[in-house]
Amino acid sequence: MSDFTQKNYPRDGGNSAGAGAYSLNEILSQAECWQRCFAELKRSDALEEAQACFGDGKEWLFVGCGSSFYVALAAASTMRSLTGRRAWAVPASEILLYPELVFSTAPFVPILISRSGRTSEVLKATEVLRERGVPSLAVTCAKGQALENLASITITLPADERSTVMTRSFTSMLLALQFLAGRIARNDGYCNELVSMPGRVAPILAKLPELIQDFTSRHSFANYVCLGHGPFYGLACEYSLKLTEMSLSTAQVFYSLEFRHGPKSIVTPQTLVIFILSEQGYAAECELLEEIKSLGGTTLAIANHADARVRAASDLVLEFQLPLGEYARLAPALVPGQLLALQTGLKKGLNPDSPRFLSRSVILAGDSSKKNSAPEPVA
Ligand code: F1P
Repeated sequence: MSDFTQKNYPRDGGNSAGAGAYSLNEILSQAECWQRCFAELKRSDALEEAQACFGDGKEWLFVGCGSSFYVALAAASTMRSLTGRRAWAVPASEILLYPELVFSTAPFVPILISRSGRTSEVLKATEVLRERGVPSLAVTCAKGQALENLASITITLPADERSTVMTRSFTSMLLALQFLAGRIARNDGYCNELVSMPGRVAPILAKLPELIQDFTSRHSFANYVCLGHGPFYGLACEYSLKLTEMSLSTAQVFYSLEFRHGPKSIVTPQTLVIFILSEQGYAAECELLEEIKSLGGTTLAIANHADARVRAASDLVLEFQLPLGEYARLAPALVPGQLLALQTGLKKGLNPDSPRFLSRSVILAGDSSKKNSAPEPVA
């Protein structure tokens, strides 16, 4: 099994580096990438424009596909928690197929999230909003793509990737939307916490690859269950998608306590049950962790602070111990899931950078957006 420490991979993920090199490089570059994104948010006027144009919005609709839909879930939770305003998330396809179930009768602010800015369903959803005369905000990591031409305001982040799978683009777009929510809530304390997070967490992130490599090398799992509540549910969805995309594993996601209502029947020692422990639901989630351990499941707990009960009921505990509030710790809490998926894929002899059947963005037949978009970076 190859050694995953940073020194073994050129920082640019050079073509010669082999399977998973892009993803590893992009995962390990996140703390720096987040700092670059915060600098860009300060430098560009897009955030100010968005705040000026949409700051009084009473209802917020977050939209994306794949990983970007899971960014939408976590961002909507943050907006709701910080501003107390209605905020919800849908996949772009739901706007196309069941608009009556999505659109509110009250005025709302749509936020379109897309790393590539080219995903057909997101573009079509933006066109539907334009036809309805609804101005929109887009968040992307690719300049000059079709989405930028369709949305009213676009925030473009320096977090693009060569890997097909989204890692730093996910966390960076989430952080940008959380920062926007903090601004709209006029919560400078929260915004300062977010901006301070990369520097605080970098030393902790650097230790994760070895810990997760050691765990992955000692275990092989038949299936995975990813659990989270509140803002962590969107992260649990992304854990599941990363394990599916990067290691072609069977992974399911549930609101943690929902796992009791039937799905726990699948638990065996070959089932890895991953708990992204929240602060607000810690006690209840801890009881479930102990129950799943008693059923013979293998358990992984991700927490800011883990007590003796969690340690006793977990096969691996990953702690961040950050002096930050729950909503300022979402981005780093995703990194263990990214690394677990990467190393599980490599252990299976796969190339997690380019999962089979997948492309960097889903362009549907008949989608003419390709013509008026800048060329895409090649993975
Ligand atoms: C979203 C997405 C990715 C997925 C795959 C295909 O793209 O669904 O989440 O991993 O790469 O595209 P985007 O709209 O965010 O570019």
